[in-house]
Amino acid sequence: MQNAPVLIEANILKRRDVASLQVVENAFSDGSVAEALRRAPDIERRRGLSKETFDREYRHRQRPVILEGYAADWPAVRHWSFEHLARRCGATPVVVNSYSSQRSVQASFSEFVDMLMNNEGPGATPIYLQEWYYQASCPELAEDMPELDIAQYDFRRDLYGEVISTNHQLWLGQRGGVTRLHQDSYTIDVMHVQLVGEKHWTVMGPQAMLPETETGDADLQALADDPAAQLMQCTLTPGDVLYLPALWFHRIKLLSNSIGLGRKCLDQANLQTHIRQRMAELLALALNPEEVKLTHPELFNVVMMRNRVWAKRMGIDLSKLRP
Ligand SMILES: O=C(O)CCC(=O)C(=O)O
Repeated sequence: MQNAPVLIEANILKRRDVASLQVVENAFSDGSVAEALRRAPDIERRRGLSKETFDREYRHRQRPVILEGYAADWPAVRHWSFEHLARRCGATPVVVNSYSSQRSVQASFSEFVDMLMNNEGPGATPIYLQEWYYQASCPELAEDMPELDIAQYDFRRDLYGEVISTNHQLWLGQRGGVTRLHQDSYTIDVMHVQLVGEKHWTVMGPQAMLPETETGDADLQALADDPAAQLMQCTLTPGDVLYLPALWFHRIKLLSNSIGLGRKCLDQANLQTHIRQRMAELLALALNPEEVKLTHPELFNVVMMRNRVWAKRMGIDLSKLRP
């Protein structure tokens, strides 16, 4: 039997191989996309927005917005610094630079802060503690970051329970640190609270597309010229809350040493897509025949059949998963 051809993602922004990641990252330094981004409009900033107005004008219309100073009175915004957190969580183990296979290291939180404070000099690559699920190892920090009323629409509470819907992440990094352009998985909204320092966000709408030219290069001009890409930008300062609707691409660059709280919200309007994506992932695992044969030797045929029926009921196209 012939193997089915491997499907190559047409949109380079969505590819996850090292070469494509580099092409996309380079596009932010120079060339037509970098130029278009310099001229890109700012995300709207609104002060004193009520929950009702936020829902009506932004969430239900899937428009990004910054709720300026919405978290300004949080203890985390008023009192936190890297040293403050090192005093409270110094012994906690963390994985620094976890987004880079070559640079990731295990350290205590105090060691991380020492590394960050002493990482200087021309060739120094900025240090970043990305996506730290602090609730598992330093849960007392949560009391400094009260729940946001505007984020209570998170449907994951109903689906998966309280623990998941309050499982937020801290992003702590050094000036110059970057989180590459990406979309969050499972059609989940971003609600990011800036606690310390400043960071610059570049965002693109869900339709943003970086195609290949006929010669197989990235067609950066096509992305730069396409109004559907909805290029926008903003700088978050302490107390700001950024709402970014599901599937918007985002890239972050730290303008100073910075601490931010990343929290996610599932809008009930995206429930079906969310469930489909989660199931597709499960199915991709389940339909990896080699692995399923090893892990479920007696149940192999039953598992295959159940997953095929399930996929059909949910409208999941298995041909996109694996040959
Ligand atoms: O702040 C960062 O570096 C990345 C944050 C992010 O991607 C998010 O909150 O979804």
